[in-house]
Amino acid sequence: MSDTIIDEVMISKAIIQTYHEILMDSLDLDVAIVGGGPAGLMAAYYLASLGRKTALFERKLSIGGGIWGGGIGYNVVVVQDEGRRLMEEIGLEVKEFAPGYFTADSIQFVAALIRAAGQAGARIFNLSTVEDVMVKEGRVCGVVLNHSAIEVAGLHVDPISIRAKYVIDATGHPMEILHKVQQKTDIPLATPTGKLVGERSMNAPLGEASVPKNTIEIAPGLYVVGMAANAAMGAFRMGPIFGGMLLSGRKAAREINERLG
Ligand code: 48H
Repeated sequence: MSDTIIDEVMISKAIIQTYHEILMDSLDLDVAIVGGGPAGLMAAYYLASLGRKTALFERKLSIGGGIWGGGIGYNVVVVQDEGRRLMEEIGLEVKEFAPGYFTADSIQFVAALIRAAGQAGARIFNLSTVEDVMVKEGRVCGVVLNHSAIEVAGLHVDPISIRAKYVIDATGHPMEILHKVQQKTDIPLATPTGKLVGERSMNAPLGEASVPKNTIEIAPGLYVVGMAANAAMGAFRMGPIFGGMLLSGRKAAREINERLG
């Protein structure tokens, strides 16, 4: 035991000051990612690795989105060969189940993604709900953030704003950010109809193949990744196979990095 006398207020100061320093330094970003599932976390890992100032905002207490429960709560995920390579890149143990099918522990998968993104320099904020976007001259240029506890309690408390050169909607099936843009702006979306089309039923091969293809700058300044990308375009769901989500996050990160110059 050290000789330091534990002081309760010093513990409070350590938390408040450290958090505020990180938050203050995150008010002007290269990229704001909304949603901490596989696609958002992979985008955060790649963007931070490429030296981009990146923050990820997740509504829930736990980061990881739909990874935790694998399929029907059995905590195993499946990937194909390309996904396996990305998993191994972040230090995850992957096992071959059958030719072309690989499995990993879903809990370790979440841990590996969070660690990779954090160590690369991405800031990860949990309990942070993005309730709106900031739009100027037809371009999405930031996110509007509230504390999730305020949202859950339904309190009338105003949010704060964070500027970002690019925003990524990684909110999964509900595509929350795209809905805000559709409801509140005149910006047409780069979908077949100019509007959100909506997700189609299960077709794993087509669904998986289309996730990276549907990962695009869907409105100026706004990328869509992961399940939200398929839902926006009217593409199929694919069930608990996660390679497409990882490839989607990496694709968006690489494209944004190029566009930032
Ligand atoms: C802050 C928010 C907000 C908000 C939502 O659902 P996710 O895991 O998303 P993806 O696209 O990375 O992965 C999809 C995958 O998990 C999945 O569902 C698959 C493969 N389904 C196939 C099938 O057939 O069903 O993560 C999204 C995250 C969640 O953690 C939300 O809490 C969070 O985004 N989120 N965070 N502000 N407004 N909206």
